[in-house]
Amino acid sequence: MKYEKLDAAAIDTLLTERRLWELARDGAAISRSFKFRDFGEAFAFMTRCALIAEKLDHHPEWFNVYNRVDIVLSTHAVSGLSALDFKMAEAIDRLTPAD
Ligand code: HBI
Repeated sequence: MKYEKLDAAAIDTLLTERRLWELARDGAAISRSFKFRDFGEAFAFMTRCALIAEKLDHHPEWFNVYNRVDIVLSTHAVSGLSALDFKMAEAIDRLTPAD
C-alpha cells in the first residue's frame, strides 16, 4: 500500500507540529478553517491549494463561502490518516501566515 494508516500515537506526534489543525471525524481526518479578506483572496488560496493537491496527488475535501475556506484532509485509501495528509497540511500552512 502506498501509504500506511497512522495510529493514534503517530497522529498525536504529527499534530504537535501542525498546531493549527484539529482532529476530525473521530480521528480519521484533520481539519483547519481559514478566513480571508474577501472571496478573491479565498479563491486565490484555493487555487494554490489545488496546484499542491495535483502535485501530491492528494486532494482536500473543502467548503467555501465568501471569504471562508474549511479544509478536511484524510486518505481515502486507508479510511483514515496517512503521512500524506500531514504533508499536504504542511504545504497548505506554508501558503498562509500563522493565524
Ligand atoms: N486524495 N484526500 C485524498 N485521499 C486519497 O486517498 C486520494 C486522494 N487523491 C487521489 C488519490 N487518493 C489517488 O490514489 C487516486 O487513485 C484516487
